[in-house]
Amino acid sequence: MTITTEKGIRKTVEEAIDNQPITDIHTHLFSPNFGDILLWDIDELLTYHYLVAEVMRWTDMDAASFWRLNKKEQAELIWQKLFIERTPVSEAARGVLTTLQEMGIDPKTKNLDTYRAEFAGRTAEAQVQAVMEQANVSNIVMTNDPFDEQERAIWLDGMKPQDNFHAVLRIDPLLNDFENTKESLRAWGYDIQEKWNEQSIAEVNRFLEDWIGMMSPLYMAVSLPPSFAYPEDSDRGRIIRDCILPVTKKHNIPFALMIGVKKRVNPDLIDAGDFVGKADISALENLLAENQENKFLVTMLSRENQHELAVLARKFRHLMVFGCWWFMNNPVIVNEVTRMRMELLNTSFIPQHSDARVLEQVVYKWKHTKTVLKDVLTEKYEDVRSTGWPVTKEDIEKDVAALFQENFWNFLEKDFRR
Ligand code: FIX
Ligand code: ZN
Repeated sequence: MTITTEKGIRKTVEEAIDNQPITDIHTHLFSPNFGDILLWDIDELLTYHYLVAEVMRWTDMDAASFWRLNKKEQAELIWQKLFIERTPVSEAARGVLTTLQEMGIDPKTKNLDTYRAEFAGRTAEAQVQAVMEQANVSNIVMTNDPFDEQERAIWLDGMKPQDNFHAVLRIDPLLNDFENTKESLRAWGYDIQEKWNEQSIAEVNRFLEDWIGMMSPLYMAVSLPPSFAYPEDSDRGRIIRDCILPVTKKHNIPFALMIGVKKRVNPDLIDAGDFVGKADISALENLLAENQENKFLVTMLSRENQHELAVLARKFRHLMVFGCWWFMNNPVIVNEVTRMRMELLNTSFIPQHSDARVLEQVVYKWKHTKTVLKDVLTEKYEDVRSTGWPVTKEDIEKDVAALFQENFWNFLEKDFRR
């Protein structure tokens, strides 16, 4: 059915976006059967590291004193400073209110205990189902770290995620701290030599194969500093060349690079202490040019890297650009970057992931993103319609399906959706 007015375009775009199930391709959530490492409820929402960074600007309490508070006390301080004493206009603060609103909890009381009462008595399994239904997220992709003792034990016990949760093998310690990580690998029975030789390569690959066998990961992922270079005569350069690229190619899984995070510039803030820097994208250009049979999922943290990343994707179809990551996930930037990506890549990219660390963040992060995407897509389809080109409801629905999940599963060339 061809749409004949701009009003018709907006209505069709809004319905297509609201009705489209989403695969959330990068989160820090866990299948509820993994236990307490899945974070959820109002106190976890309020103590999200984004809000920790923001509250530290309104208190003279030092970080060590803050971390000595218990979770509820931390949440109460954040509530008082960012919600009661001033208006919660920041994206992360507004997100808490959107979450309450979408969950049918009236924010007007401004009373934290009334919100806590709403979450009390719920189970993780029921909350997962409620949140996924509310956000229309049908599949959640996790971040799974074999170097995290708590999570490692869960996998070694033979635990597998429930159907609509999918694993990702995260390898930051292997690539960014091999000097220390090789000691762990040796302790786990991998005979890593002091020299980087055939034996060391084989043992790192055996480690990767063991975890691929346990996790069946959709992709292998790492976050990288702005200084990331490739090729590079370093542990990271050699492990990427000799291990990550051949193993991901063998298993036909993408190598996901999240580039531009400067870790712990303020270590006292822990997860809230990470910063951003513009990266030299030639590292990615070299990886893509030299490895045209590999697949690369890439997101970059600096706004200044976004244009060149989108142009690079025009050169190499084995690069799939995804998300507005972390400090990029603010409406003003999501709007600008999504427009630019559509103008350069048509719909051949993945516009967003939630990066949720707390379950209920899926609700607000997708609600906020959808609001922006409705504006952007309405404008883009109206631009096309105004040329006289017939735009139909089916066209828009097909494109929205691509953006919200088909591009991801087609890029994987496998479909584990349930
Ligand atoms: O490396 C990552 O996966 C980052 O997303 C996280 O480390 C970061 O703390 C985060 O959650 C940002 O949204
Ligand atoms: Zn993340």
